Amino acid sequence: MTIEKNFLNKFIKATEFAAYGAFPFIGKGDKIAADQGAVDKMRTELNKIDMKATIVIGEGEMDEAPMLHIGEKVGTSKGPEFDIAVDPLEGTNFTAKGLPNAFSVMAVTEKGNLLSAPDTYMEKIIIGSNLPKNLLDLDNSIEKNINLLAEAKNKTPSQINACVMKRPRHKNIVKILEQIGVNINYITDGDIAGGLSVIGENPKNDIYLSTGGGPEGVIVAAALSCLGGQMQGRLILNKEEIIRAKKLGIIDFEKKYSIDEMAKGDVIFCASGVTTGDLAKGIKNFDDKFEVTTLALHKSQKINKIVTNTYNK
Ligand code: VTB
Repeated sequence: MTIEKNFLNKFIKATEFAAYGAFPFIGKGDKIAADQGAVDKMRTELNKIDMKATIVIGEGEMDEAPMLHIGEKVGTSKGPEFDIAVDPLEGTNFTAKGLPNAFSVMAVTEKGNLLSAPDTYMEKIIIGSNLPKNLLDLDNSIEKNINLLAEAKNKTPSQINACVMKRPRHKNIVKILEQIGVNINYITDGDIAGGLSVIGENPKNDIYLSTGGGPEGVIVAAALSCLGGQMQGRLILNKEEIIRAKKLGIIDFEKKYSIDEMAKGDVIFCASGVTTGDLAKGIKNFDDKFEVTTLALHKSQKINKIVTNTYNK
């Protein structure tokens, strides 16, 4: 089964309007207001679509209205059943500070095909396509993973570029990468874009390795299932988070998830720029119109395109 082609434009519109909803808050220092601006517009657009959809990755796990929360039903209740992962504003800090790489993002599958991950951390390693299957493993040492990757890419470790999110928790990863001479490209936030920086003809990075958000992990897996590439993700759960994970149906708390175990079957992925970044240009604002750019993927249709639309205000 696949998602009908005509749904792509409808989901694009939902991230486009969410991005526009965050736009007034760029550089205003209020990340909560920026997020809310995006959430409100995304929900309005999703509720116009003829579908029976459930938010399985959202902002919060209970009825935390006004956020788009896990379990929330969206759509008109007529039409196909979908699971949706949303991050209405990926890069709330970037938006609040007026920095690049803020976007509004969403991934859609048929019902039952997205991992419902709690809002906890996830350890992630991501590499590009055209590499031997199951090349790396979260349980290998960093050094072993880098050596395997370097060998497969016919490079030396010092020719490997690694993307790491700058956080004290990554001190050990950084120490080892430095010891073996790997070039590190740091990001301050935004590990969906960081994860996707290993994809493409001439990618900026050979590997993404960091612990970021679980929801962002599932969303990046959905994009990778369309684009190719390999990923392993493992949720990091403390006692209280294990209880939350159980409620979402997770039974193996140490599981290393592959892309297919996070996003199965057909996938639609849309990311619309708020501020200009690696995935899409930011909103352009005119007196009576705005222009918004989206990276749009639809796996079964082999669609991978950048869409720019203009709307009257
Ligand atoms: C992570 C990452 C996101 O926020 O969730 C991060 O996946 C928060 O991490 O892409 P900390 O708790 O260490 O600050 C983002 O960078 C942006 O939402």
